[in-house]
Amino acid sequence: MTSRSYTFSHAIVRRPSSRIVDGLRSVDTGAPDLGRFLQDHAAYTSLLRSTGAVVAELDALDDFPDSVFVEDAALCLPQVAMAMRPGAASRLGEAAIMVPVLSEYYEEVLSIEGPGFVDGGDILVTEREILVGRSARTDAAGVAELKRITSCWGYSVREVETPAGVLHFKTDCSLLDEDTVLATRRLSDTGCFDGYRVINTADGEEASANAVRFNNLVLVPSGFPKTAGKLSAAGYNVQDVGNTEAAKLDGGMSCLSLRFSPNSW
Ligand code: CIR
Repeated sequence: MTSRSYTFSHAIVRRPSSRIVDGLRSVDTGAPDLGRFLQDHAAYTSLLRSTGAVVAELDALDDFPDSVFVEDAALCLPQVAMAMRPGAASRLGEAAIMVPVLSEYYEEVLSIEGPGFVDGGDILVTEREILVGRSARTDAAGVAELKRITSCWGYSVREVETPAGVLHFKTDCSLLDEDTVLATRRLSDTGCFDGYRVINTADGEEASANAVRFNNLVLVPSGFPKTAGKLSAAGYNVQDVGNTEAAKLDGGMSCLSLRFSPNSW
C-alpha cells in the first residue's frame, strides 16, 4: 500500500546560511557551528536520497538565517503547493522565495495571503486529515485561510493547540504511518491524537519527538536511544542523524525538508 502521507517522490532542502548564528532560538545554548551543521545536513540529505527520492538542494540564503528550516515556508500536498506565511518577522520573506521553486514541480502554487500567519512546522498531514496547531507562530486567521484553500481538494483541517512554550506543533510530534504518531506525553495528553495509535517519546527524551517518516525510513535526531529503541522495537527502520546545531535553534528532523509527491509528476 502506498501512503500519501509518508511516501514521497521528492524533497527540497536548503543549505544552512553562513549567518546561521543569527537564527532565532527560545533559549541561548551557544552559537551553532556552521561546519558541523553542514556535515549533519549532508548526512540528512543523503539519507533522504537513499530512499530513491529526488532531493533538490537549494542554495543558502544569507538574508534569512533560519531558512535551512525550509519546512516552515511551504506546504506541499499532492494536488497543490502553498507558500505559508511564517509568523516570525525575520522569516516572513522566506515564503515568497519558495513560490518559483515549487512552480518547478506544481502547476498550481498558492499562497497564504494573510492577515493571518501559518508556519509549516505547525502542520501535520496525516492520511485522514490535516492537523494545525495554533502556536506563537500560527494564529486562528492563518488556520482559517489554510482551511479554506485546502477544502477545495476535500481536505479536512482540524485546529489544535500547541502546548505553551513549545515552538511548533510538530516540535512535539511526528507521523510514523497511516495510524501512528510519535508524540511527547504533554502533547498526547491533550487528546489531540485520540483515534490514532500513539508512541510516546521516552521520559527525558521529549526533544526526539520531531522525527520524520520519509518512505521506508524514520529519521530521528541522534542522542535519544530510548525513543529510537522504542521505534525500532515497533518495527520502524530508524536512522539517527546528528542534530546538535539545529537543536540550538529549536530545529529537528522535519523542519529541514519539504517532502512531496506532486500529482502532475
Ligand atoms: C525558528 O525559530 O523559526 C527556527 N529557529 C526554528 C524553526 C524550526 N522549524 C520547525 O520546527 N518546523
